[in-house]
Amino acid sequence: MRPPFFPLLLAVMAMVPPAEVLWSAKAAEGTPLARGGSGNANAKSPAATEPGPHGHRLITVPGGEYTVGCRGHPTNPRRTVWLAAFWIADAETTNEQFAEFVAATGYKTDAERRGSAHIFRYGLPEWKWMDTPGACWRFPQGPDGPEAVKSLPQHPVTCISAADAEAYARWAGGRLPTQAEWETAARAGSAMNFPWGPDFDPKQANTWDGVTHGRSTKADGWEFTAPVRSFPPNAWGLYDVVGNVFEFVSDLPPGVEEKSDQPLTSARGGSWWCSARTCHAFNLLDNGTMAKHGSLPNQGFRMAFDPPAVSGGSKQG
Ligand SMILES: [Ca+2]
Repeated sequence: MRPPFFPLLLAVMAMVPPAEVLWSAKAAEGTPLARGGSGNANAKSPAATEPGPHGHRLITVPGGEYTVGCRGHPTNPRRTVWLAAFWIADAETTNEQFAEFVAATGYKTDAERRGSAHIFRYGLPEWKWMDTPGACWRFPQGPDGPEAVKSLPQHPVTCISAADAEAYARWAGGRLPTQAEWETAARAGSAMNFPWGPDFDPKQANTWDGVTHGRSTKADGWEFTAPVRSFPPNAWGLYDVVGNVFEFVSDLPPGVEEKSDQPLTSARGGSWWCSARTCHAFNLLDNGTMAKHGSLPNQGFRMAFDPPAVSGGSKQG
């Protein structure tokens, strides 16, 4: 039985210090947006990938009306949204890209300022992380693990908080996508639960191989994060919208209110850590909520950019 969504979050919040990591997600209990269909009326053809700032490859999403969510979903109800045109990165932001930001600014992440991040260890109960001194974006598996910049340069940056992701985005001249923007780009015109169809396919995304967190079989090739673009893209050319790392978005799910004593953030798409029993959010519908300054090894982000108001502007940075 999955834990209840917001009641659990509130109960946990009352017991933990502000810097503690919280995570709550709930799968859809209602009718999927569509099952077994062949796309929907949202289908549009965005422009080809273009070079953007700091190595980001950008996909143009045309402005217009889009349908997101599904009937009966507690935090992602089916609704029509209007979006202005925007650019979205084809891949999650990498350790190499984040290192460029840190080298240019001297930025210290939330985990570095605290001196620890919550990371995965075998043997932990489901849904549990271990607060580990020395863990941060540079050492996302802990200080005894690989150094991200040297060993994992093309893997998504992790153990960064949503606040850290926003700091990077401001420096890079962009922002995090909204819930609706993320889902529209991730759907790429599909009305189904996954970019490839109505049912989960473990060969299409980096998730946890198994129902629980017993030893990973690496059936999809990866125990933890995978280099970005390791799995097939969606119809618009976005990679890893499902699996690899949860991607922070800029707004909370519908119906989830900000807490003055505990800033919250939300993320989409599921991650390498997501097993069938843990989080279960590796799809196009579910949206989890966690502490805005929390740092986990399965949390990353994808950049969005606003087109210049006057055509002819350069995206090179
Ligand atoms: Ca995997």
